[in-house]
Amino acid sequence: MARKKIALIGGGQIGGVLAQLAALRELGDVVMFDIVEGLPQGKMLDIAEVGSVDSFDCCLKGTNSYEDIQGADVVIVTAGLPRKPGMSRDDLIEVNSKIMTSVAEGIKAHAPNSFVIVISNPLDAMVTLCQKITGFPYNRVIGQAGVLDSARFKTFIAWELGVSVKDVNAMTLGGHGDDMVPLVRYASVNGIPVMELLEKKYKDKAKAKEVMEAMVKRTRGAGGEVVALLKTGSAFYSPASSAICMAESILKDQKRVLPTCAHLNGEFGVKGFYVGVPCVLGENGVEQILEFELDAEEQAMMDKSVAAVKELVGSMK
Ligand code: A3D
Repeated sequence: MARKKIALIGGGQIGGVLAQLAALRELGDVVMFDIVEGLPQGKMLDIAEVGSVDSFDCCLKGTNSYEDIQGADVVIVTAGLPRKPGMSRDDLIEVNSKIMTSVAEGIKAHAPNSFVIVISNPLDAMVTLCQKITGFPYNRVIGQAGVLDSARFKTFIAWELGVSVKDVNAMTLGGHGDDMVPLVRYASVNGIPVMELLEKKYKDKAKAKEVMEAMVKRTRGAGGEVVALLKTGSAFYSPASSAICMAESILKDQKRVLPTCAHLNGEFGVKGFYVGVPCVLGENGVEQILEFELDAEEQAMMDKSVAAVKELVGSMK
C-alpha cells in the first residue's frame, strides 16, 4: 500500500509546525512548497535530520515547484500574510486573495484529487476562493478555524474550573471572526453543564453568567490576544495542531466530529456559504454535517456571524 502524502503550501510559522507534527505522527510523506527559495528546503532538512531522535521515518521534502505536490492526498494551505497588531483578519483579504488564487491554481493543476484544508486568513473568504478556483467538490475543500476556536474556549473553561482540559467539551460555530458563536449551552465537563458548575462554584447565577461571558469574549478575541503579545505575527502552534487533527481524521478515516468551515446547503439556515459547523471528517472529507436545533439567542448570534461572512466574501473582487 502506498504511503499517504501531505503537501503543505506555505512554509512559514504554521507551515513549519505542520511539517514537524505530520512527521512526529507519521501521517505520511510530507512536501512543503513556498515561493521563497531555500526556506522550505531548509525547514524540511532541519526536521528530517532528527528522525532518529524523534523516532519517525518518513520522506520530507522542501520545494519551490508545484510539480512536487503531485499525488498529495491532503493539502494544507497557510500561504499568505499573517496579522500584525492592530490589524483585523479582514484587512488581509486583498493581498491574501492574490496569493490564494495562485495557490489554488497550483493545487488544481498538480494535486487534482486531494483534500484541501485552508488555514490562511481571512479564513471563510479564503476557503470560498480556494473552492471556486480549484472547482473541487465541497466535501474536498474545507477550512480550519473551529477546532482552534473551540480548543481555546475549552482551555479557558478548564482553567476557570480547575479541571483537566481533556474532560472539557465545548464548541464554537460560525465564521472565524469576532462574531464567532461559542456554544455555552452545550459546554460540559464530561457531560455536566459548565453553567451548572459555575453556578455551584460562585453560588450566584449572575456571577456565573458574568464569568462565562468573560470566557466567551476571551475566546472571540483569543487570536488577537496572541498577536498583541507576539507583535510580529499570529498564533502558529495552535492552528497547526488543529489542522493536523483534521488531516489525520481524513487520512485515517477516523470520522471525528470536528468544527469545520464547510460549505452549507441550507443547514443552520445558511445556503451557499462556507461557515463553521460540526462535521464528520473521514476518507471522503466532509461526510456529514451534524445539524441540530439552536435556540433563539444562538440562532441570532449565528445569523450575525453569517452576515459578517457574507459581507467579507462579497467584498472579494
Ligand atoms: P508566515 O509565517 O508569514 O508564513 C506564510 C508563508 O506563506 C511565508 O513563508 C510566505 O513565503 C508564504 N507565501 C507567500 N506567498 C506565497 C505563495 N504565493 N505561494 C506559496 N507560499 C507563499 O504566516 P503564518 O504561517 O504565521 O500564517 C499563515 C496564514 O495563516 C496567515 O494568513 C494567517 O493569518 C493565518 N492564520 C490562520 C489561523 C486560523 O486559525 C484560521 C490562525 C493563525 C494564522
